[in-house]
Amino acid sequence: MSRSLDKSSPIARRRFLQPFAGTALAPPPIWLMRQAGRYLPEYRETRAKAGGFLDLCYTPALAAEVTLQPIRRYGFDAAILFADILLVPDALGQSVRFVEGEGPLLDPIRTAADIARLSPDATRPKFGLVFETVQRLRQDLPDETALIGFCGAPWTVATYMIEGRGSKDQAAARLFAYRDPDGFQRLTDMLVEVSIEYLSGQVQAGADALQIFDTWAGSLPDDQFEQWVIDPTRRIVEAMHERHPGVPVVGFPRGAQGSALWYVTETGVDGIGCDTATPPYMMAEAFEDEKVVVQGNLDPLLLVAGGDALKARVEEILELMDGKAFIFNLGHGIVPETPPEHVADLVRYVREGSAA
Ligand code: 1CP
Repeated sequence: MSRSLDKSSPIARRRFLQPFAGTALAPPPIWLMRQAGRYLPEYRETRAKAGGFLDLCYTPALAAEVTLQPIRRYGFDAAILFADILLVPDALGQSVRFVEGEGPLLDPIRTAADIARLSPDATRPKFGLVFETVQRLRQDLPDETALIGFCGAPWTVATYMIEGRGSKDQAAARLFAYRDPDGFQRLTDMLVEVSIEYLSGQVQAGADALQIFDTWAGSLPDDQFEQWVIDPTRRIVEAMHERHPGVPVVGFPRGAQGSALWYVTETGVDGIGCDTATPPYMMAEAFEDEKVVVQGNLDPLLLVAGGDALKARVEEILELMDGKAFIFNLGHGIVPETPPEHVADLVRYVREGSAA
């Protein structure tokens, strides 16, 4: 992880980046997954103006606006590009709809012919709109705020492409991979190639760091985990390190549990996003030999509840991670029911430290 940084690097000005150079900060940098979103009234207002959710993602001025909203309110150390992991299948030509109250809906992939119809060469116009958002953001963000670009990991994106919607157990994708491993490999390879171009474009447009969201990494047994989570992620991370040395890549293999260390050593990620179920003592100890930045892992529902329990848990995490290369975050995304003032409390608790 520690690599020499050239003098023009933004690292000195952006605290979020410093743990990746091996510097443990007190207080740690903080940002929150889904920090832009429905819990903020100003987001709901901009989203209504945009029309649909995809219109919001593909309108650079509006996507940049909702990215900036939580930065204005809370002064997080990093902004995350406002987009969605399902823009990749959408840009590939698998039509994606977001239905109010239902989440995403896609025409499910059932056969090899459905995979063959996807078109990696056609992604550029839609990706170009996302890159334009990144460019605007790098101009409009405060200089000290890092900008995180992202994509979904091939496995997680494939689960939505095959199921056609969110699911509890990702059964359709898991069965597809068992019944037609060659077809699933072709889909995975396509997602690896397209994700590399997508992330690379985000870095060229101004992203300082990248995160790969593997929300459903926890649904696979070890052999499948190696093939569909580790291998594709390693290929993306290697390509990013080769093309963009010094740009850290954080992996978020949600639910990976005992396989998280394996994931870190095999994929070469610079940071590991820990989910809500990871015990803080593991965050503090399990990855120590890997020199990887640890990010996480407050329960998003504790942020809904707030109060003394929130403060006590924040103090516990800060204490256990004291002296480590650590970035404070949630263990999964903010939920819409979160009172915005609890987020302000959280930021204050983290910034004031356990002495608060
Ligand atoms: O109604 C609305 O306004 C849409 C809600 C919403 C938002 C705010 C969706 C639909 N996507 C997003 C933005 C988003 N999604 C961001 C950028 C904003 C930020 O973090 O501040 C990011 C990084 C994502 C990533 C994402 N989308 C993931 C991975 C992380 C995670 O939460 O596990 C996944 C799985 C998705 C798919 C998706 N998009 C939207 C929903 C409701 C879902 C989940 C579908 C499901 O399985 O139920």
